Amino acid sequence: MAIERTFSILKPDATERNITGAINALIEKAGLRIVAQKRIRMTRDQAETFYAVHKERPFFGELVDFMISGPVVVQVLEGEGAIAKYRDVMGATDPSKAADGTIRKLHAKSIGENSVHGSDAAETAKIEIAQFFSGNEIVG
Ligand code: RTP
Ligand code: MG
Repeated sequence: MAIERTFSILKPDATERNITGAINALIEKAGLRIVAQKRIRMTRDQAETFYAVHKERPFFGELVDFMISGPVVVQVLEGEGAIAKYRDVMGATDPSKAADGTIRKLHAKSIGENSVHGSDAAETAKIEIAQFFSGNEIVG
């Protein structure tokens, strides 16, 4: 399988509980390398753009409010099959349905406050990485 890059966010419920290191340990244990990382406060514009695909969904307003409610850590992860691998490590969107040992099973508070984001496909990974990182901030 090819070496890929995926985009990750440690969401405000993770920074609020000071568990970003615990989540990074799970990422690294899965064989993914954190090749870029920064802690930011997302603007409303950034969050709305990032989740634009969900703008007609009933939870959109709540999702945007949550994503700007505190700091987030944005990351680029690299590894073999990184996109699918990180989705596996994250677990299902709803933590009550997430498999044992996954980040969301271990740490997520609810379907909305679910600790992490990961890109769902190669095309979205590329777009999402470019929204938050310039090329020289990614060191593989
Ligand atoms: P993400 O995009 O954050 O990696 O999560 P995902 O692919 O597992 O889930 P997605 O369907 O893309 O939904 C994006 C985020 O919206 C929030 N959500 N809330 N209240 C709800 O029913 C609901 N459904 C989704 C979650 O924060 C989810 O991660
Ligand atoms: Mg998604």
